[in-house]
Amino acid sequence: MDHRRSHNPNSGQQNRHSAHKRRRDDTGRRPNHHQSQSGSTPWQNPLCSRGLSTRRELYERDFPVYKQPVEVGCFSLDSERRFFNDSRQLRYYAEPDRNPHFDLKDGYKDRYVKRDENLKEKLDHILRWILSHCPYVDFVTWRGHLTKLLTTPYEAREGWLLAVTRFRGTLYISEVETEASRRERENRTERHAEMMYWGYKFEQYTCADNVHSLPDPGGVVNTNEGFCTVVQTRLSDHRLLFSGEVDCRDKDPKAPAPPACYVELKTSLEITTPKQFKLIKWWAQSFLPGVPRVVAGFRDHDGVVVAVETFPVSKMSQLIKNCWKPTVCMNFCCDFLSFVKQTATEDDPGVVYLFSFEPHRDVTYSIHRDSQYSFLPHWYVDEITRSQLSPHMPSCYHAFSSLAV
Ligand code: 0WD
Ligand code: CA
Repeated sequence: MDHRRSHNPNSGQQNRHSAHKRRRDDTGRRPNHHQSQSGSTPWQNPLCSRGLSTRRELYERDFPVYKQPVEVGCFSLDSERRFFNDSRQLRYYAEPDRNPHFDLKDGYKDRYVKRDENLKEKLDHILRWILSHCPYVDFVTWRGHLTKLLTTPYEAREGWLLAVTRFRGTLYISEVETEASRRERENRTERHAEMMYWGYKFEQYTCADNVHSLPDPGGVVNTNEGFCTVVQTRLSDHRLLFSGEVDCRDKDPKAPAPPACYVELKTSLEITTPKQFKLIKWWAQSFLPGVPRVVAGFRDHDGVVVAVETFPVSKMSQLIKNCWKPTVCMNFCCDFLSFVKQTATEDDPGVVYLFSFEPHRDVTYSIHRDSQYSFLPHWYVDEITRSQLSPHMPSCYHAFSSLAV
């Protein structure tokens, strides 16, 4: 697996550009001036023009230390989006023919239950998991949010907004939908909506509910259902805990332990290799939790899968040579997390530091107190606060207290 470590863990420090201290980059591109305030306490001069550069050249240095991700738990979401602290929704990969002719359109009209996209769950499922496991880490987030960070230096189309709250020393990162993305979602064409279904339908053709059963293409596709792995790892000096949805696992009982037995499923129109940016996304999404292979279903314009191919994640960066570099992705993410640590200093569940990126711009931020951006739910804040105060609940007390060295 390609979880490379720097030969000398300190070697990156010497040639490390402090990308976020640069006020203006060499091409003269202006950082966004996007430091606004909301809430009751006005901030005086909040580091006015400081941003984090997204220029690729700044991140071309040694690969940072990225520890082998360890699965520390998992959870499942059922057909009604109810949380279960177990793997009941984990499915098993059933290898299809190389040229299967799966019809991905089948069932769109009559056997499709779609998750309510207007319901923003934020970090709620992960927080629920944390309450029963009490890890101590620097950052808590979804894997998908980290994927967006990894691909940022190569992103030319879509911006992002990430809300960050520091609470009891841990930094929580939760995405906020951008205006552009909300507009796109609300104005989706019928064709686009159907094509989103195709990815889930491919999963149904290739996943079985049990080790000994077969996929059931006649069943209902319900996108409320999901199995999520929770992994812990370290990127340079940032201890991370994140969760990501896993499509299925190798059904061989002798397969390696999670996450090495997990399989990511994708569909793509381009035959043999997907387009460059799609490939970066595939790589980033699976590299982060240590998922070693992606199975791609190549489809035609009519939603029929004409070929299936397996891509080892460790070989993906060589598929389209010299176009993108994993080290740029990882160093950018690492510097972003340092930028967040330095910026989000006030430890308060009601305070949100909102980090903002638009293509070809620096990352900037604004600060919001008790605003619509606050995302840590009361049940979580109350429970953590209570468990740290009560001598009768020692587990979270120890986990969230002085271990933050
Ligand atoms: O409410 C929201 N806006 C978000 C919800 C934002 C980010 C995540 N989530 C939740 C969803 O509840 C989902 O259960 O995260 C879970 C997935 O998290 P992730 O693994 O961190 O996300 P990502 O890597 O972006 O997506 C993995 C898979 C996707 O597979 P593909 O092959 O398309 O990358 O999770 C699914 C999707 O199958 N997925 C979702 N399913 C339901 N609702 C969502 C979503 N909003 N986002 C991704
Ligand atoms: Ca998938």
